[in-house]
Parts: sequence; structure tokens; C-alpha cells
Amino acid sequence: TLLDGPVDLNNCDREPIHIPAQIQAFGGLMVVRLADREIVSVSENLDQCFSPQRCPAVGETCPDELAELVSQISAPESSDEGYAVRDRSLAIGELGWMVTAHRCVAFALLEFELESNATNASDLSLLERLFKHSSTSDLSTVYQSTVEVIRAFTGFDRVMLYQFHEDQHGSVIAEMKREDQESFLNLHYPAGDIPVPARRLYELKWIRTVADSSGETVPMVPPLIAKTRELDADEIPIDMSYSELRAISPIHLEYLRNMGVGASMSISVLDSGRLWGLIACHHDSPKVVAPKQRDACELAGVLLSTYLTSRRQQQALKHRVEVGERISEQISEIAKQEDLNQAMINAAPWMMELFNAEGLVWVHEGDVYHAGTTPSETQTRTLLSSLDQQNQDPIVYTHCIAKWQSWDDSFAERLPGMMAMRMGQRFGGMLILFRGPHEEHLNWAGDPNKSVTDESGRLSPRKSFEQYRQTVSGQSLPWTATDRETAESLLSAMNLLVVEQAAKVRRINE
Ligand code: BLA
Repeated sequence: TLLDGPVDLNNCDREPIHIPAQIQAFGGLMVVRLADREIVSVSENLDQCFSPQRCPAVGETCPDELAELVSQISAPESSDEGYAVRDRSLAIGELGWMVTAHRCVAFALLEFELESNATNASDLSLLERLFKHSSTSDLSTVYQSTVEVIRAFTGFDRVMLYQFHEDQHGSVIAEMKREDQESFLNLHYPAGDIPVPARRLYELKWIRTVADSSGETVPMVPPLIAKTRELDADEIPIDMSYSELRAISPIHLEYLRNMGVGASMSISVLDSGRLWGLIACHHDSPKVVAPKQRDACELAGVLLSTYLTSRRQQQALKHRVEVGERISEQISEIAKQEDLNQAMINAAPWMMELFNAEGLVWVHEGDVYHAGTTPSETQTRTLLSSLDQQNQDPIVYTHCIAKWQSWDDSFAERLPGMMAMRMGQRFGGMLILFRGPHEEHLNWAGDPNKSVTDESGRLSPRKSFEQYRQTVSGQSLPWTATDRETAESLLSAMNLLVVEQAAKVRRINE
């Protein structure tokens, strides 16, 4: 468990962005109830897709030319959330339309986009280029070639790879841009720029476009739909989580305009199902990306995701084996010694090295042993009683102890990082590691502490993205997922050891 201060959710973290009841203007949307094929809602601009005389209306049955598509997505095997049948070229009236259909619970969402928007997007050879050298090249080369390929493929002015850090703020780790544009490379952005509901949605739907950050949106009529035709049927909002045309949150549109961006697109990069980052694309002017092009971009995101996951798993496996061997070697040394407490103190140097720590406290049967740089006796006692009041998680950690509790200043400054490993209840042993301060310099795009609230208390995006240099002090290097995994291995090895020691003592006494 991470020991941290209170989490502050702001209004952005509560905005239900998946049910805007509006779409972007570069296409039309029709919602059909699967049970009886009745049209239950249409975007106000649908008559631009169909000729006005023939435009299907709410209450009518879905037109014949769409029946096949609707039956495809009503098939039980297509009941997966977000399952979509894409890009059937359909002639409706005089124009050719690209229809993307997907199922949302009891409804089909049919989205119409003009085929003429579809430029020649068949050049998938670009994607091949992406991972040609990936087995031999380092990660930064793979990142760079990803943004280069996506830019060449789509023509966006700027393409970036944006990576989330553990606290959900992010930074630009690769960039390809127009020469005259200023660079965003290595700039950091606060977590609030991409709020919780957006990050959650982007784990489900892997690509989204903002065709025009100043464009009008088109309302759905009616905004609410009923699952059955019964008069008293409950009406629900149209869930647009998987929609291509979903209107983008007005707060984010304001953000893009503040940044001087006319169109945006982002592709999710996932690591084991969790959002790892985004391929973020900007265009100065409005830009519609054709459906087939979006598909190819999404595929590039999937490829990068798979690649990152397997690479990380390989590294983790290697590390796990190495650390596991080291731990079992050392623990068997400890096991050979008579006095467990003395053995633990003797083992302090390699444990500190293993965790890149400066100090260690070992607590056993009420006795406290110190090694390296540690808090004073009194401070340690205070710490132990606070830890006792914590939940009983075996591993708790913080890289900024002052955020968790108020401490004697010198302790928080000298040793801001702490990780406590609690052994099995019966033996009451606890190992605490301390890390010293680590100063970090971050270049933010705009002052992250300046949240701007308007008269109604609504949080609004920053107006200025002027670089702001921050020196972060009062914290240690964070305890990474790898550190936590190492702690788990060590803890289970120690638990086993103590159980064995106890059994030995029992045998001697018998
Ligand atoms: C969404 N914010 C986003 C998205 C990005 C960013 C990439 C996804 C949508 C898209 O592709 O454009 C942020 N874009 C960035 C960042 C960079 C970039 C950091 O290019 C860096 C180079 N935004 C705010 C505040 C709020 C907010 C204060 O700054 C809330 C009050 C909201 N951002 C916000 C919301 C969305 C969003 C609500 C979801 C938009 C949607 O999908 O409807």
C-alpha cells in the first residue's frame, strides 16, 4: 500500500464523458433498438447522410440497406463489448458512405462518414517499418520510429509519445513535428490534464479523434432512449464509449484551443490492460482522419502495446530470477547463524544495496536494531506506533513521508523514503528500509500548481503552457513496482526462515 495524503478528485474526475448526447459534425449517428429494429435516436444532421426526403426518422424501422449490418452485430457471437463491424461501403442516396456499426447492450449504433474523407490508406507497409528492427534496437529507437511512422501515415503536424508516470502525471518521451514548431519533448503535464474517466475510457476504446477543436457539435434527438417500446420503459442516455463520433468534452476542447491546436487524435498504448501512454497527434487546423487510417493507427498502437508488454515481462522475469537467487543465497546464510537478530544486522548491507536504501531498522519481539542512516530511537518508536495503526498490509511504502504524517522535520528531510515489510503476525518481525532525499528537476508545460477555477468553481484548463521549471525536494526516489516485487520475495523468504527457526528452537527445547 502506498502511504499518501488524501486524494483530491476534482470536477473533471467526475465528468461522464461517455454520454455527451452529442456527436462531432464529421458524420452522422443513428441508434437502432436491436429487439425490434426501431430507430430510437438520430443525430440532428442525419439528413446530410441520407437525402432529406428519404431520411429515416425516429420511430421508423431501420432502412433495408442497413438491415444486414444490424443483424450482423445482433448475432450472439458479436456480443463482446465494443465489437464493431467496420467500414462497409454503402451507397445511400447519391453518396457513398462508410458505416461503422457497433453494439451497445440492447442497441446498435450506426455511424456514417463520407467515403470521400477516406484517402488512400491502404499503405500498411508503413506499419511493417515500425517493428523491423525492434528486436535489436533500444526502446527509445522504437518510440521514435512509432511517432515518425504515425506522422508520415496521417500527416499530422505533430506526433508525440506521451507516457504516464506512477502518479499519473505524464511526459512527452518522443516527438516528430514540423520544423518551425517549438518542441514539447521532455515536458511534463499534470495528471489532471487527462482526468480519471478519460483514462478509464481510453483503456476500453483505443483511439479517439477531435476533428475540430472549435467546431459545433450536433445533438442527438432524443437524447434519451428506451430499451423497449413500452410507455413506461426506463429511458437511459446513449452510451458512446465505443463511438467514433462521440463529442469531446468541452473542457478538453478549451484546453486544445488554449494550446493552439485545431485537431487532435490519440491512440492508447496499454501495458497488460492498463493505460501506459498515448500516441498524441496535433494539427494546427481542423483535420478529419479517415476510418481506415484510424484503424491502421489503432493497429500501430496495439503493436506497440504488445511489444512493450512482452519486453517488460522479459525484463521482469530476468530480474525476478536474479533477485530470487540472491535472496535465497543470503537467507540461507542467515539461517546458518544462531542469533537471528545479529544475522539480520549482518545482512543489512546487502539488503540496503538490494533496495538502494541508506538505512535499515529491524524490529523483532519488541527489540529494535538499527543499521546505516536511520531515525533516532524516539522517532523510530513514533514511526512504529503509526505503522501499527495502519492497515495490516504486509508492505507499506512512501517516497515522501511528510505527505503521510507530520514528522520531526529533520527526519522527513533526511530520510523521506520508507518501506516497511511486516512479517507473519505470530513472529511480529518488521523490516523497515529508508531512502535519503533525491532532488528532481521537472520541466512542466505551464505551472501545474495553478489550477484555474472560474466563478462557478469549475476547474478549467490552463491558459498558459509557458515552461515552468520545478525542483522537487523532500522526497526520495520512488519505490517502483520492481522494488515492491523484490520486497515481496524477501518477505516471503524471511517468513519461511522464521518459521524454520522457530521449529528448530522447538526441537531443541523438546
Ligand atoms: C482528454 N487530455 C485529453 C486527451 C489528451 C489530453 C491527449 C485525449 C483526447 C485527445 O486525443 O485530444 C492531454 N494532450 C494532452 C497532453 C498533451 C497533449 C497532456 O497533447 C501533451 C503534449 N484537461 C485539463 C483540465 C481538465 C481536462 C484541467 O487540463 C478538467 C478540468 C479535461 N482532458 C480533459 C477531459 C478529457 C481530456 C475531460 C477527455 C476528452 C474526451 O475524450 O471527451
